[in-house]
Amino acid sequence: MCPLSPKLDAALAADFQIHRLWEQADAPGYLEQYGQRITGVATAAPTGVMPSIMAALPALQVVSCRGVGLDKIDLEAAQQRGIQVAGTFGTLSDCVADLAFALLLDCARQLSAADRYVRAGKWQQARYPLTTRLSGKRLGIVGLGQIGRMVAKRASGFDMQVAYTNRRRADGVAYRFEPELVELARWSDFLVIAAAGGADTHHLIDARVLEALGPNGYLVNVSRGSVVDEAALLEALLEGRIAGAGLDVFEHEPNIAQAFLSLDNVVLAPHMGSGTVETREAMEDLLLENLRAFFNEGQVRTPAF
Ligand code: 8YV
Repeated sequence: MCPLSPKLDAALAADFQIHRLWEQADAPGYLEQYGQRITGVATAAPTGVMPSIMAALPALQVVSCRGVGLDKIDLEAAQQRGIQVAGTFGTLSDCVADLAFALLLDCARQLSAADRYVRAGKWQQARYPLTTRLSGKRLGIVGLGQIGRMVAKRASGFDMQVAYTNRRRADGVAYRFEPELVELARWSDFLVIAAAGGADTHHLIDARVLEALGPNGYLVNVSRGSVVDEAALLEALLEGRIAGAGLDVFEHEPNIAQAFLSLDNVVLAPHMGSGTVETREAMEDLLLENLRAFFNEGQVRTPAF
């Protein structure tokens, strides 16, 4: 469905007859010709499977996705049609949590901005302004799934107080559960979004939540751009109604609102949470294993439902 690594592409080509849809200038025409015979799809989370493509594949039996955020795959339609869907669950939480912490530290200690400062030769003129302490502060986590839990685990090494909000209280953790997102934001010095994307969480972080986070609060997003009302975030950043933000995901990525570029209190990353050599290899191994398991045994290893 989209380019994967050359290694995975070669492995898929060795086991299956593959159609590289992204290479087709006329994808609908191509699917009209070949769609009938396609039984499996390999894709990546940001691409998913467009509903029109899923509809053009009447023989589809399995979708194997590189990633855990399956908001670009219509899981309900898949379930109704008996199509198995697999994500690479369990492969990337630590790396995404690492990036969340990199963004938290960068927001607080302004490493990216300080780097720009040194490179611009400004150090010789004046000392860099003081930054904000991260250790010992209050960390609010929106969504305590696997990634949220990894973020919380890392926070203990920074002596941070942790509270979270979630659809329901999470089992097996001692962190404080706050059912009201606005209250969590009010309490937090740093608010990290680790919730799944999709319709249920669309614009969950709105002007009200940002107002509650307040002028000393920082927002970090490593989940999906759709979870944040970006216009409200930009307004809050421009007007100093929150202190700053660290963003790995955007509403219309890879195109990002130009206004972000001029803000020194925002750290921008190009959706790279799972983007390490080790993790991508583990993700792609599992994508392949899911396809093989389905076609050999009738069941993917790590199903979405
Ligand atoms: C990757 C992701 O960006 O797992 C997800 O939900 O968004 C990411 O891991 C993606 O799979 C890269 O292709």
